Amino acid sequence: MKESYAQLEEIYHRPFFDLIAEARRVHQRHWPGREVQLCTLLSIKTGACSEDCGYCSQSAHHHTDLKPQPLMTTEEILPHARAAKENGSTRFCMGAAWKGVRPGDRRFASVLETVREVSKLGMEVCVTLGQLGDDAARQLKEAGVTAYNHNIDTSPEYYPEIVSTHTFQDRLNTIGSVQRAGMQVCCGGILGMGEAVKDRLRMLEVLAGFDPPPESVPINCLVAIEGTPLEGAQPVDIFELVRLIATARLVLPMSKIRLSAGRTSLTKEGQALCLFAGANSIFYGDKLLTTPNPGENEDLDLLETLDLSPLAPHSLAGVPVA
Ligand code: SAM
Ligand code: DTB
Ligand code: SF4
Repeated sequence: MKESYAQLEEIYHRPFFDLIAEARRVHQRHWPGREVQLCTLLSIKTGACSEDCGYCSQSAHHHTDLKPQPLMTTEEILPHARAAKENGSTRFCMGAAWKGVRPGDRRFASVLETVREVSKLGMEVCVTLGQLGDDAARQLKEAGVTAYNHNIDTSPEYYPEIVSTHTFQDRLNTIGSVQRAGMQVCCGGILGMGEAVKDRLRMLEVLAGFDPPPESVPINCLVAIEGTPLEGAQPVDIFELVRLIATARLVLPMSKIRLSAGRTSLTKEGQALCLFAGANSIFYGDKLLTTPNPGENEDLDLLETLDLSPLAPHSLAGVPVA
């Protein structure tokens, strides 16, 4: 759906209960079950990134405690993927702290090999490797990638405040290559970087304008990392997060909305509101890429308490009803 900015503002500022009730109604129409997709992340190349994204623990421009790690081999990665599957994840997402990839690079060849092996396990395979062109995107698709994660992170206007080593347009160009290669697009952003509500809504406006709309939309709350320019950022207000998720559900009814980074700072009740208002996926496992995530038992308990269940592999419940 292509909403104008004015429509997004109108939706976001509705009386809170009207907003979440409407988001719930739309959610149930397109996602009639009670399933939540569990996705497991693995950082396959950590730190020493040339980019200066102000939120990121992995940028070489910041002075964080993170220890850089070279690209993991396929043999090192596979046990993590198998464990993710055994624990109930239906999507395995591998992240590399790279500016981007070049088709001829031997490290990229190694990632392609890893993708071929992981895709045999029968989970959705997602990768996030930075910037891509058409050739690299096509190779990833051929190797078996389901979805490529590349977030726009905030509004076009605020983006230069957060990153100076690449542009918002660079992000859109990569997303164009992903779409042309026929991979699904996983694209969302971060709340809590000092942006205004207007920036969050502009971000949703851009996402809702994608054709086709993104298959999944991760909504991250900033995990403020010591040594980054955003180390002192204030936590996101839970009701602002719920409003944004509800608005996202209304303008992106067929996208999976992933309640992503920052859940260790949310209460169970806060997360329940997010799931009520339209979130239908979480990252599962006690580590995101470099930062902590709630424990698996804690998450399964929460789902059970809310009478929700993990999405089963290849379930039709993972596909939205038109
Ligand atoms: N290098 C690739 C890229 O920039 O797309 C992939 C990895 S990057 C870590 C993936 C996404 O994680 C970012 O776009 C951002 O949305 C999210 N992220 C990274 N650090 C974060 C943090 N400290 N808090 C919340 N989200 C974060
Ligand atoms: C996304 O939007 N969030 C995930 C996934 N895509 C790759 C990553 C969150 C990272 C949080 C910070 C960290 O653990 O380093
Ligand atoms: Fe590098 Fe990605 Fe972190 Fe930016 S978000 S510093 S590109 S790993």
